[in-house]
Amino acid sequence: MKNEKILIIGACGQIGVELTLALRKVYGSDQVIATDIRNEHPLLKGSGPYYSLNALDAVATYELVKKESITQIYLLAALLSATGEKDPKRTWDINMESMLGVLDIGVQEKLNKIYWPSSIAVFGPTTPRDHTPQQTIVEPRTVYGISKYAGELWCQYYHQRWGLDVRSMRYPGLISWKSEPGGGTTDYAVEIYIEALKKSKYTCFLSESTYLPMMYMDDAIRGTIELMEASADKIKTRMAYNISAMSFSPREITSAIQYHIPEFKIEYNPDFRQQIADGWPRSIDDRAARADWGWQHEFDLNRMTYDMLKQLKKKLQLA
Ligand code: VAH
Repeated sequence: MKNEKILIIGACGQIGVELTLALRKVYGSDQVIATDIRNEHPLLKGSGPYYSLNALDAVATYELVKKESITQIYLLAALLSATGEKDPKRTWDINMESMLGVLDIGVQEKLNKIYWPSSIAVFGPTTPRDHTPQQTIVEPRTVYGISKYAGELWCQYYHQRWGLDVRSMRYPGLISWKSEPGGGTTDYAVEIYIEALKKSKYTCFLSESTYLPMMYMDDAIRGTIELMEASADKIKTRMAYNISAMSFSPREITSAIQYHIPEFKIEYNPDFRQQIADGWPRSIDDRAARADWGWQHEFDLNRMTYDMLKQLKKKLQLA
């Protein structure tokens, strides 16, 4: 077992639950300390140590790092694109202050590595929207995207100034069945599966032709761990890596679901999230991640749809 002690901040979110369980399989349950401001997620109960921790409390975080002799931190706590637009200043504070506190602890305690997720939300309507390059025009229009790009720049600064090994990737929309989505613009791609199984109908808050980059959570978790385990000499950027698996629209995911549930019906009622989605890429160029540290996706829309419906039937006791 690798001799690391990992602290996960935001362990009860959509990514956090699955990343905590995956890291516990790799490093051992007691080597992965899960924390969140919320109560422990049911899927984490009994799987390893859990503490209540506010990501903004740098003193409590520092004390836990010292108490547990932490060597790596995964900071996942953040307010996402849709939620963030409801309270921009609070979103900026939570997303940035938590990150700066962790970066300072990383330097002060000479931590081995830090992971901090970015998002394709860093791109905006002036960015080339098809096969969006690793380096391009970056003018985010949501406070979430602004905070994620500013965070990337801080990560790069802490690496170049103090040698901190902080790594990041720009997640597309993530689709999972184990954990709930966290208030993002891509959450429709999770809700649609649940509603298809429960009611055979769904009202989508994006228009039918809204193409967005997406990824199954299994690929995202595996890619995150592979990035963190890559040797440092393979990491050629300390901004966040573009990473991608597929792009689809609500119309296409509907067809994929109807292959299994022919009676499934969808209606479209775009809301404020449509404007956010319209400012994001339709597809991502992730050649740098594939070349530098061997990123490869494994799930396409059909394979993901099969697995989502199979797993959700069991979870929702509809099997
Ligand atoms: C969101 N799920 O919708 C997140 C993600 C690319 C989207 O960052 O805000």
